[in-house]
Amino acid sequence: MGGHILVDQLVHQGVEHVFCVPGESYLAVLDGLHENTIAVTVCRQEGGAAMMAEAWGKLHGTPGICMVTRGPGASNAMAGVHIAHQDSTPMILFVGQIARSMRDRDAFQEMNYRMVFGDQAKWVTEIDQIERIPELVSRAFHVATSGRPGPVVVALPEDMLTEMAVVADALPWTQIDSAPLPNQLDTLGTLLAGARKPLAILGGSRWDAAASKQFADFAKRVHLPVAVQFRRQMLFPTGHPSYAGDVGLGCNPKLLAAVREADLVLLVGGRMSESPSQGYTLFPIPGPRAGQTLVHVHPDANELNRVYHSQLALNASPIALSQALGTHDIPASEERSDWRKALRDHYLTWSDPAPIRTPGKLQMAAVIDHLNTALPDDAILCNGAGNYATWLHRFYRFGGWGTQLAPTSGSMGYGLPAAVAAKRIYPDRTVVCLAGDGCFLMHGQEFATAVQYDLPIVVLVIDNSMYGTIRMHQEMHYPGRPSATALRNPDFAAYAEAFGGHGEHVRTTDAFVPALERALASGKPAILHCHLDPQAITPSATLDGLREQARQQAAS
Ligand SMILES: Cc1ncc(C[n+]2csc(CCOP(=O)(O)OP(=O)(O)O)c2C)c(N)n1
Repeated sequence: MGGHILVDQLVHQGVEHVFCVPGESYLAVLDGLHENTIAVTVCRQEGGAAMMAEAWGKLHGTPGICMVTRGPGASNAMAGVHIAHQDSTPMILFVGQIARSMRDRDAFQEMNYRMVFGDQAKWVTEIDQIERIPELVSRAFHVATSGRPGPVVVALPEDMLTEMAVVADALPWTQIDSAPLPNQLDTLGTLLAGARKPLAILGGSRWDAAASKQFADFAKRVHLPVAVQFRRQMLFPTGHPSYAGDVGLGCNPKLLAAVREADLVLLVGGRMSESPSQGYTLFPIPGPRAGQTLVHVHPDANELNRVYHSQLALNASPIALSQALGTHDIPASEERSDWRKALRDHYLTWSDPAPIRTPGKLQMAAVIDHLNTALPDDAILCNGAGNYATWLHRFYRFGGWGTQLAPTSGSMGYGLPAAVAAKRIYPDRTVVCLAGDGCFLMHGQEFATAVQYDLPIVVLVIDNSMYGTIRMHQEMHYPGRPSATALRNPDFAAYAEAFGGHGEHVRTTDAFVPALERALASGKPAILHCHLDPQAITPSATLDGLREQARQQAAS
C-alpha cells in the first residue's frame, strides 16, 4: 500500500523521527507508522510540528520530517517552512492531499501546494503514481540537503496512498558536497598572509561539530578573530580566544567598527542577510569596500556574488572548508595577535553583565549570568523573537556546536517547539527555553507535548505585559502613542501546573536562583513566570528614555 511504501522509504532514507499532527487525508501513512522503528511526536498545532522538524534539521543536518493534513494543516505548517527557508535548514513536509479525481473543484481542504509553497520551499511535488514514491522521496532528501539546504514539500494524494504496488528501493541519500580547490586555498592563504586585520564571520548551515572544532583550531593557529552572524552563536565556542561576538541585532558597536576596519573579511557559510548586515549597511553593495578584501565561502553557487561581490568566491560547504583548512598549509601570523586580542577584549567587556542595571527587581543580565554558572556547557538554549532574546544573545556564553536553537528568520513562537524537539532528540541534555509573554503563547500549546512525552524542559516566560519590541519601535518612531501592544496575561505558573508541569513565579533576581534549581530538579516540564519591569526594554534603554529621546529629536 502507498502509505506503507512511503514509510518504508523513510526508514530506508534513515529517518528516525517524525513530528506530526494527524489528518484523515493520510491515514494510510499513519497506519504505516503504527509498527515501525520511526519515533513519532504528535503535536498540538502544525506550526509547532513544523518548527520541531526544523529544529531537528538544525541540530542534525539531516532533514527534519513533518507530516500534516491538507488545507488548514498545511497553512499552519507554513510557519515552520518559512523558518527552514530563511535559516537554510533541511526539512521535508509531507502533506496529505485530496484524491486525484477531485482536483480543481475546490474540493474539501484542497490547495495547490506548488503555488502556496512555491516561493518558500526549495521544491514542491505531488506524488501522483505510487511507483514513483522511492524516486521522489529520494529526490526530496537530496534537494533539502544540497547546496543551500531548505524545505521541500511533498503532497500525497489520498487515493494514491491506498493503492497497491511492488516497488524497488531507491538508494539511500548521500550529502552532495562542494569543496575548495587547492589553488583557491593557496589564494586564501596568500590573502590571509597579507592581512593585518582579518576577521572571519561564520553563518549559515552545513556545519557540524567537527567543522566547528576544525575552524576553531585553525583560527587559534593563525590568530584569526572570529565573529558569528545573528543567532548563529553555536557555530563557534564563545570561550575561545578568537571569539569576537555576534553580528546581529543590538550588536556591539565596537564589533561593527571592527568589521568596517578589517582589511580582510572571510565570510563562511552565511548570506549576510538583513539582520547581520545591519539592514544591508555593513558592507557596500555590490562592493567590496576600498581597502577591504572579501572572501565569501558558501555551499550554494547561487549565493556567491548574489548581493556582495567578493574578490574570492569559494563554492564550498563550511564542513569541507574547515576540513581543508586543517590540512592545507596556511601560514600563521603573530603580527595580528594584538588585533585579535583587542576584538576579544571588546567582546568580553560587551558581554559582561556586572555593570548592567535596569529598572525593577528582576535584573535580566544577572539572570542570564546565573544561567552561565548553573547550566552545563552542553545545555541547549532555545528562543523565538522579541527583545527578551537580546539578554540571552549578549550575556549567555554558548558552549559551541549544538547548544542553540533560534530562528534567524525572527519568528515568534519558535522557542518552545524547538525545546520540545531538542529534548526529544537529546533526553539527557538540559534544555532551556526563553520566551516573551507574547512569544510563548504563539505556540504555548506545545507545552502539552512536553508533558505528554515527559520532557523536563525549563521555560522562562519573560513577562513585561506587552509585545515589547513593537512598543519599543512605537516609542522610537511615534512617541507616546502606543497602540495594539499591551497584553493582559494569564498566570503562566498556573498554566504549567494545569498541564501537569511545574510552575513558579519569579519577581526578583535573588528568587530566580532557587526557582531555577527547583525547576531543574522537578523532573517535569517547568515554567518560571518571570515578571520583568516594562521599562527594562533593553540592557541600555528604558521606554521612557526612548520616548523622550524621540520627542527631543522631533523637536530639534
Ligand atoms: C510570528 C511573528 N509575529 C509577529 C512578529 C513581530 N514581532 C516581533 S517581536 C514582537 C513582540 C514580541 O513580544 P514578546 O514575546 O512579549 O517579547 P518582548 O519583545 O516583549 O521581550 C512582535 C509582535 C514576529 N516577529 N513573528
